[in-house]
Amino acid sequence: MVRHALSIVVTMTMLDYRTAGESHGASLIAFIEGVPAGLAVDGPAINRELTRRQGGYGRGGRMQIERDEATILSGLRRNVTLGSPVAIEIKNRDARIDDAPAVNRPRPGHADLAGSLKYLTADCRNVLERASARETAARVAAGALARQLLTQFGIEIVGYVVQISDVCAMIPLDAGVAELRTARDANEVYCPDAATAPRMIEAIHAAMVAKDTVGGLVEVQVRGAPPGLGSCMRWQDKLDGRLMQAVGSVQAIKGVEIGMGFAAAAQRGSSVHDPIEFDAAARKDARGGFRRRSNNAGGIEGGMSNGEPIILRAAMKPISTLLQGMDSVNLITKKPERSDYERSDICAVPACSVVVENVVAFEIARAFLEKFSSDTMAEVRASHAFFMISLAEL
Ligand code: EPS
Repeated sequence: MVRHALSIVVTMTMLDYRTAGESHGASLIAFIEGVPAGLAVDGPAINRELTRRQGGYGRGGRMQIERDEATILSGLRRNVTLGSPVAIEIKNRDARIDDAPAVNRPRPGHADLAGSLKYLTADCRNVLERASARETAARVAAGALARQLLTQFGIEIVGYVVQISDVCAMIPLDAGVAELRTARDANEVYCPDAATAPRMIEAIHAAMVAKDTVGGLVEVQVRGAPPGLGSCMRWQDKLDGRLMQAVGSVQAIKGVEIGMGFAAAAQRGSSVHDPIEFDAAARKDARGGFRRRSNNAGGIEGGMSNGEPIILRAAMKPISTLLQGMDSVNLITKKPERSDYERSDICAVPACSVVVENVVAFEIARAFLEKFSSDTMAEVRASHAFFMISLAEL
């Protein structure tokens, strides 16, 4: 029995993904491994997320050209996963990498200078093509697939904009996921606070008139995650650390916080930590009957989900390609010049909310399949059901 269990650990492919592709190359690719066999895949749902990522007030000319659509090249038979790798392709319409002009005047804030120094080139094009946020289309496709597994276990994820420039929204944290999605989808800045959205649009418009750019804050909630995702046993497995790494690696993200986050540093413990309650009548719910009076921890304690909603915020800096340019240096002449400008977004915070939502979805799915790992969806369901019964009997 023990030997059998060990052999499962050694042979199991854990959920993981890689991306490939350049901004103006032929395509973007997401290569996903470790999806259990037997998951019915909803292709149009992946495309809906890709379309949302392309939208939002403040996007530039590129999004008028692209029509992002996922082609699933492998891993499915009759729209159901086989357990083999799933390769997804999103074609670039603006595929002209060989003809795209050299970029010699690096944009402060972009990967241009750091990447050119790293790769010993005076043409920033060689690094910016991969560094571009266009790559996030592949991440969204991977997350949009992975979250379809989570939905089957009652885990819902919603992301939205809470701040653009200095305009802040008020989001009631007790609002339902469907309510949040409906309110978010009703405006061009993907913000569920209808009263604040027009002021966010004004802030983006003002930046555009000034030939400048703006950033903001996005928030993601995960509802219905069982306790015990992640681990306190190895630092690499801690759920909060993993979410921060995944979200912090999204282009232009400069900060990630969970729950009360940075604000907790200024408060006393008694007003930060969330008192514990037990409701015997709710033993069979996703939290085994345990509840918290508040959720300042943002659903994660000790690197593990505690059954409360997981709440994460990420700060996006303003886009680094400015129509007015910024002081820079020509990498060939070494003389001062303004940075390069072709075309750009004024604000991509709404798009970023879609990216972060789907990146979080993938990490939650990864942690979920570590806890309930198996080759097939039927076995994942059995493993999850066993855990939930055990939790109710604790
Ligand atoms: C980006 C530059 C712009 C953005 C791009 C990110 O592209 P282009 O240089 O072709 O105008 O539109 O974002 C996307 C293409 C996208 O799909 O989000 C950059 O340099 O990071």
